[in-house]
Amino acid sequence: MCYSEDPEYTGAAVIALVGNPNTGKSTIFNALTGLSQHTGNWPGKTVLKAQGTYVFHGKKYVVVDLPGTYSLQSGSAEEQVAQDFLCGKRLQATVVVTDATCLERNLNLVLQVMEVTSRVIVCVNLIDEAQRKKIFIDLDCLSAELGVPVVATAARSGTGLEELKVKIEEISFKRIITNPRRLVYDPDIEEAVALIEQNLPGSVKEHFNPRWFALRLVEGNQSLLKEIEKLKWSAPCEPYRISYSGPDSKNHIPGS
Ligand SMILES: Nc1nc2c(ncn2[C@@H]2O[C@H](COP(=O)(O)OP(=O)(O)OP(=O)(O)O)[C@@H](O)[C@H]2O)c(=O)[nH]1
Ligand SMILES: [Mg+2]
Repeated sequence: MCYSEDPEYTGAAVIALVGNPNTGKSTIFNALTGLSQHTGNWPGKTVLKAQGTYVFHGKKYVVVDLPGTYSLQSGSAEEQVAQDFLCGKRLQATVVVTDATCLERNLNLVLQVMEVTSRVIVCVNLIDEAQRKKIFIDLDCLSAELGVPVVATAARSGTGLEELKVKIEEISFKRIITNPRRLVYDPDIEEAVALIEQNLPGSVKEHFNPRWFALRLVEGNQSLLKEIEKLKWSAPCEPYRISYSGPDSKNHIPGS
């Protein structure tokens, strides 16, 4: 069934959980939704996306637990699932779940997700393990550097999950506006990206983050070229029904 036709999504805010393998995404998913997605201490347990719901302050949220992925540049099946979902759907918020005991390793994916959408929350999970190892993380500094909210959690014991729900609510209903740090590439790449961005058809800009789309075209992403062809033939008023439909262009914060 097409995402936009699923009755469960009607009127609900759609939230994705993405992150490196074994960072606690499914543990957070289970705590939020009350479901029991399989968790375990080995990488790559979640191979397909799982979906559940919760209600917070009277609003319904659909949460999608994505397989662990190191990047959004699709290589493995897990990366493809994560990339398709994040880049092709109108999500109200994306929570990047990171491992507090090896944070720097996780920041690559954080930066990649922030290229796709500005509606990002960084969840620094396993904070109990970090404390045990005497690792201190300056959450305010991290949030200021990244330009998005940062929440520390110990999902197994439920610590920080209320705050996470509050941040999800704030991002979903635009009570806080993020300003994600943007990666600046070499001048020749930036020039090419700007040129492509200017010349992207309106239909593409409507369904994708134009900068993200242009960057992928510079990389030579063939599947996105095909999406342009498909978009050319879709009637303007028809709901978009292809595998990629892109983050809501209205969600993109100019200059972010
Ligand atoms: N100590 C501690 N353990 C945690 C925490 N969160 C998750 N875990 C444990 O970490 C392991 C991995 O958790 P999962 O939720 O399965 O991780 P995942 O990110 O869904 O893993 P993949 O689906 O492989 O990407 C499990 O043994 C969890 O119980 C936490 O905050 N603290
Ligand atoms: Mg999982």
